[in-house]
Amino acid sequence: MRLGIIGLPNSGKTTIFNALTGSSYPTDPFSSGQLEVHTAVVNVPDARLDRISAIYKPKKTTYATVTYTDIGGLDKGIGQGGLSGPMRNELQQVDGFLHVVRAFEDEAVPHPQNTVNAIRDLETIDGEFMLVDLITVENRQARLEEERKKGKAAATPQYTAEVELFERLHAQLEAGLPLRDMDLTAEEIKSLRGYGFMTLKPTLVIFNMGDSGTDPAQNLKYDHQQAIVITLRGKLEAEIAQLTDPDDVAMFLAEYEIEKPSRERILQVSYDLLGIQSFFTYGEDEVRAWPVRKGGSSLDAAAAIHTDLARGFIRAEVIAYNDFMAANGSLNEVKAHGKMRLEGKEYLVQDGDMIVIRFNI
Ligand SMILES: Nc1nc2c(ncn2[C@@H]2O[C@H](COP(=O)(O)OP(=O)(O)OP(=O)(O)O)[C@@H](O)[C@H]2O)c(=O)[nH]1
Ligand SMILES: [Mg+2]
Repeated sequence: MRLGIIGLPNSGKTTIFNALTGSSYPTDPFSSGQLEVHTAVVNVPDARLDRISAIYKPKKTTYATVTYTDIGGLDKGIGQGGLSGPMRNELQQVDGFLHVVRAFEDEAVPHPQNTVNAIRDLETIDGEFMLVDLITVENRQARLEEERKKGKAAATPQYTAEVELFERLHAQLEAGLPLRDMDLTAEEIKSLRGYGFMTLKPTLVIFNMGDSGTDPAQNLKYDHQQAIVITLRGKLEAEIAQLTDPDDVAMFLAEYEIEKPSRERILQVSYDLLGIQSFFTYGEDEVRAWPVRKGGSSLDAAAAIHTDLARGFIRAEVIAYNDFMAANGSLNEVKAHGKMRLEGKEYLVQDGDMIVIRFNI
């Protein structure tokens, strides 16, 4: 999973990137406004994986990972001016956005609009992305029209369906709404994959608060699909992420009444936002967590591990994590209680399933 951190200049993107990844890229109050990208891969902590690993004592324990990219350089006006190729490329590669919105007051940090107004800033980037998508839609519509005029595209059902779909996309964006709010079918979403629509990506809005002031989320009605809003104190979280002693971390968190470091919180929220769950593979060599979408099948799980496993899939041996733990990690006991299930291709993977794929190629 790849998440892109975006937002207006000086909103605190790099600060939050540092908080999430434990990196220490310099942050400074004068934004260059240029495309500048930092990338880091983090492990997704999982206490269940730790416990399975404690039982197997494998040579290797592998966590699921998330890649964060801090994408600097977006600003008001990108919709009109158009995205540069490299910027578009960075944005299109991510599975979802973390949209950082400045909510902290600090005279030492200039604001591109001179005043701090989180809701306005949130709407600014949202609006720019809708405009970017609208232009993509209109370009495609122009092409479709051209094909029709040239007689290249006969009125095939496929052509008609595409024209209709793009009319719906157009109407949605004209109404000032993101594409992810439409109830598109899986088929339609698939057909749109190549366009890299910005407003189709799940988005986590992060209000970056200072130590005082009111939380903008309190007065906000952000009723959108695949969108979640959270608030955190970026600068403080970045400082906490630099601490190495767990006792110091605990002390800091208690002092500032932070329940959980944003590092963990955001991973959790992102999994929910993108509809991802974990399954585990286990053995003497390796115990490992894998991401798979909710509603994914055992065949999807097999494919996540290796295409060969999906190709030669025979069946999946599945144990629920809780059943494994109830049996104190004894496979014999799990089997004796009938808790190891043999499942076919269509089985829907549940969060925490421990899976062995039987295959033959
Ligand atoms: N007071 C305060 N300052 C912050 C906070 N978060 C970030 N800053 C400061 O704001 C300035 C900009 O932060 P960055 O993290 O560099 O912001 P950015 O969005 O990455 O900026 P560009 O990449 O240049 O657009 C720095 O001086 C940070 O120290 C915060 O929560 N409180
Ligand atoms: Mg930055």
